[in-house]
Amino acid sequence: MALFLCPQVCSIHIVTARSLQLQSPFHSAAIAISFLKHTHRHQSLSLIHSVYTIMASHNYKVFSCFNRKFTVTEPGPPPDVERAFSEFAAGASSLSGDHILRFLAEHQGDVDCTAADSERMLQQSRKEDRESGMDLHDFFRFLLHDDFNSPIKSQVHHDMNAPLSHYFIYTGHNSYLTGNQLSSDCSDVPIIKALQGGVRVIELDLWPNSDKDDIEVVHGRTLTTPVSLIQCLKSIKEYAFVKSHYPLIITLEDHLTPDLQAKAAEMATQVFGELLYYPQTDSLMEFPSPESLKGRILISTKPPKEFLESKECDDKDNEKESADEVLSLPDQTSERETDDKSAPEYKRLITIHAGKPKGDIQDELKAAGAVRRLSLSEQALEKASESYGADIVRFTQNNILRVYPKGTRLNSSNYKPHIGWTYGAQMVAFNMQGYGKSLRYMQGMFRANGGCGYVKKPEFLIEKGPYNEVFDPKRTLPVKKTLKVKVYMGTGWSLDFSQTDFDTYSPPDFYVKVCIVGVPADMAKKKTCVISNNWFPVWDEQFDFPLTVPELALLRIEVRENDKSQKDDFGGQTCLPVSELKSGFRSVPLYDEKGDKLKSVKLLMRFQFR
Ligand SMILES: [Ca+2]
Ligand SMILES: [Ca+2]
Ligand SMILES: [Ca+2]
Repeated sequence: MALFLCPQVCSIHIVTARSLQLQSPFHSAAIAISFLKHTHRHQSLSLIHSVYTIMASHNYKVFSCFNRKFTVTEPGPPPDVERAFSEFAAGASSLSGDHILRFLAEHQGDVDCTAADSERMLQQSRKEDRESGMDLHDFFRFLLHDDFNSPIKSQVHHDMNAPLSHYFIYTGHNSYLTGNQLSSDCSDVPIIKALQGGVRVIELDLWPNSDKDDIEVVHGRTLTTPVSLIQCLKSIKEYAFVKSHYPLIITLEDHLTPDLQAKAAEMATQVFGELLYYPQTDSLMEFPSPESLKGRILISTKPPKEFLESKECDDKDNEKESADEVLSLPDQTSERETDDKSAPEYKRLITIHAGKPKGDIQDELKAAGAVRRLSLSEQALEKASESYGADIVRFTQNNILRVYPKGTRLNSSNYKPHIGWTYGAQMVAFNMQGYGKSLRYMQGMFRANGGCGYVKKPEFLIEKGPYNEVFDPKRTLPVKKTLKVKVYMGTGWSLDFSQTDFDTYSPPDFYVKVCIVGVPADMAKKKTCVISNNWFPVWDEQFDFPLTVPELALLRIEVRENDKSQKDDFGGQTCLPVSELKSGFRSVPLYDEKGDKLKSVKLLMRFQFR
């Protein structure tokens, strides 16, 4: 039996893998704890401890406290589901494989389903002892199954043969930081977590160690504690392709001397070996495709010489990424010798040449020739887009634009990613260790295309009109489609939460927020009514969202629990790319605040496009 104390919420769970059985002495203890949880925290912690110690000594078998013990009534199928059942069963009392196939094609829009698919779904959804088809309750259970009936496509289905510049790429900022930008630890753990989540661009800041003979990954001129470069490279190699086979890009912010650059090049070559891709030519006229780079690791940074040249300009730039202006420490790199001793081994490994704008940003955007990457802070992009929006979109058709959080986001917060995506920016770099709505939009966008970390940009961001005109995110366009979203009901909280997690003395009061995030004209916020005191809320409400740019729209869904005297409790969330939504009845799994999937909580919804 394990005992966990969680100080933030002052809640306690006792877990054993063995039994769900509740015995009456435990039940009394549970009630005692539930009472203590809501009395004064400091006194109650020690009391709760004692109660659990007594319980542990009696060896009660319990699982996640008492959450199976509530009196609950699960609702039956909503009227729309009953109607669809009658329609497709055509008078019969159950659905056959053929009926299901017709339902999938005509109601759900799953035109690619085969008879074998519908037969398999039938076998797995009906009760074991039933010979015949799927009855209404099997059908309802089948619709709630998010493996069979997920809201978005789960496979890679975009064309992966276009140049890298034609994709939005899942991009991390300062990927090695565990917490804030000033004093948190640097580690390979957040890098591993990001790779497991499908992130395809990892950023490392490279600095000399105090003896100037080795390389550390650290947020320069801050109090963050470093991690060695070699450890980061080894972990990247191990986890690079666990979630996606498409190329992994490492962006380096390099503050090294030429001899340490040579050392970094040697480390990368040794650790990655054959996985490391670099072009044979000095400068690419077009980036290769994700398909051609499957399983390869690419490096993107400023070529050494340009780094030195741009140093002076950088120091005037008050939006640079290092937090040096905050701590005002001396700039070590400016003491470096400036004659060109740049390490050729290092320069050779750079596939995506990077730079920050050196002078006039418009000249930088218009410069023709070899393809490259430009980095702008969120504020610099917003400012540039006021005057040079069309130039930015044209730039991102062939080149790569990276947007990074402004320097004042010391708590590792993020910004609204659409400011980058609507201008075609491929790398909208985010602090993946953070929280917040913006990060959920980012996670939502990259659920698209099978979660592989590359999402093909919509055609209008790639093509030019007959007069060289390009997409203008500031212009309001006519409505292209209307998305109809119906929220039927929710289930699973009674399994994933304890009885008192939402309200102490009564069942929860859930409602659902349904929002569109996208271009300004498409932004919308709706919510259902509150269903009071019910673990299985039924809302049965529909919302219409007229969309001018559905290709860039995200559907944000959040369940909250209504409270009169305090902030409403959080009950699960998800964010889904509208372009990937499947029509018909769908089971929508929800995630916790950090983006980890809740085990059982899901909504039954319907999506339609008109
Ligand atoms: Ca509550
Ligand atoms: Ca309540
Ligand atoms: Ca409440």
